[in-house]
Amino acid sequence: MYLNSPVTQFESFSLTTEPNPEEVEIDKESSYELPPLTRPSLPPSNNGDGGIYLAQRGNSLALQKSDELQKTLLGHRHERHLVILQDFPDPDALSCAWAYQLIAQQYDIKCEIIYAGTLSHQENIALVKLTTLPAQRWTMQTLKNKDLSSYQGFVLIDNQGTTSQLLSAVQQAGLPLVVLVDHHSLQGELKAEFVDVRPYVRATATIFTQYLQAGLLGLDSSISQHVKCATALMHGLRSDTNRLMQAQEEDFMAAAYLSRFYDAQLLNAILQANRSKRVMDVIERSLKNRIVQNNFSIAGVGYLRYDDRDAIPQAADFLVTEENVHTAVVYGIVHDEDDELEVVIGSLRTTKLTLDPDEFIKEAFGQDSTGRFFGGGRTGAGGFEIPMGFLSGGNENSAYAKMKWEVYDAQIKQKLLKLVNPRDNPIQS
Ligand SMILES: [Mn+2]
Repeated sequence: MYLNSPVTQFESFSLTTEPNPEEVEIDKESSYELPPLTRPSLPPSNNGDGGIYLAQRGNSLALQKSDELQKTLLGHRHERHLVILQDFPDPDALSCAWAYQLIAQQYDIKCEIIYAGTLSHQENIALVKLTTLPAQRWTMQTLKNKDLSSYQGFVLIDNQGTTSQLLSAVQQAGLPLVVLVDHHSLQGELKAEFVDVRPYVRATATIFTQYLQAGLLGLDSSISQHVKCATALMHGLRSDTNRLMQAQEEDFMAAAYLSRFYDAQLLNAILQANRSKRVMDVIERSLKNRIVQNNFSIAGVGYLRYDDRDAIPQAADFLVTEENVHTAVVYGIVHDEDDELEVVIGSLRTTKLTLDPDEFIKEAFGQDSTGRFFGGGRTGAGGFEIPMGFLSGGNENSAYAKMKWEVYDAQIKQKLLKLVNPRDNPIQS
């Protein structure tokens, strides 16, 4: 199953930012003749030994891909592209899209970074606000007012379109997929002019940092936008590697390179972002409602607003810290007021090495009528999303809303407890 990490596709995160006042002016004439990427000796100033390091490690793939990407960009000069992120973009996706926008800008390619869902984790909101990261929310409504024919292509970063509602619209408009860069396993048949999918790399930010090191964009510490982008990449890399605890050599090397440019204080400010009261309330509900069986902690938290969706994984993060608990599952009904849609969203967190969240969730909840699993996972974390379809809405009647929640709550518990404690019948207990 397909996931963003560390926050999964099922549990990721609107914020529109002002146009960035610090957009770097590009000399359009000279950008046609960017020199070929020379290696291993790169400009001696900032990224001088980046190229050497890559060559030493024999990471020819990163170099080859950087070359290929440059050729692709040269072929698309003066175009406008849409960079599509997952509906609930995480720091890895946001930072890489920005790095891509800055790279593409050198070729007079204008990129708009868009997502259909929302930014819900306080750190993601802080990231976008504090760095003035140029991502925009495009709802299905926004899409209706847009003339997609003014774009010549689209780009997918840190996802392969399976987690974005926007994909079908751009495909229907006939836009070609120009660039695909991701670190999730290949999801299916997507034809892109440039593809760099490396499932063994822990963060897309690592891949983008390698592009920067290879000379696709010379970072300059005196340009505030570069410093902010490097900080965002550092945040993305850290968050996809569980604060570097799951990082591998390549990720550490990327972090080491970024350490020359990033702003530690700014990163700290992003990480210090406080939770909203409503998120705290959801965590409180999860504490009150949890049941613990066989070292599993399970909690239903009732209804939540769309914007607070991320409270669910945060509550799971918290419940798994209890003594004698190795796995926490938290779920609730997320209500989207705009579309009158409801969906059950759940998150799993585990510290048990032998528990595979992907298998666990697939086995617990199975598939829908089209054969699509309701969720999946990766190391340590998983998520699920169960659409409520016909049963959505009608919550003005509080007795009905309560009944509906109770049914879903019981059904989810039942399915989970079957795996947690196979002989236990939760209906009778
Ligand atoms: Mn990622």
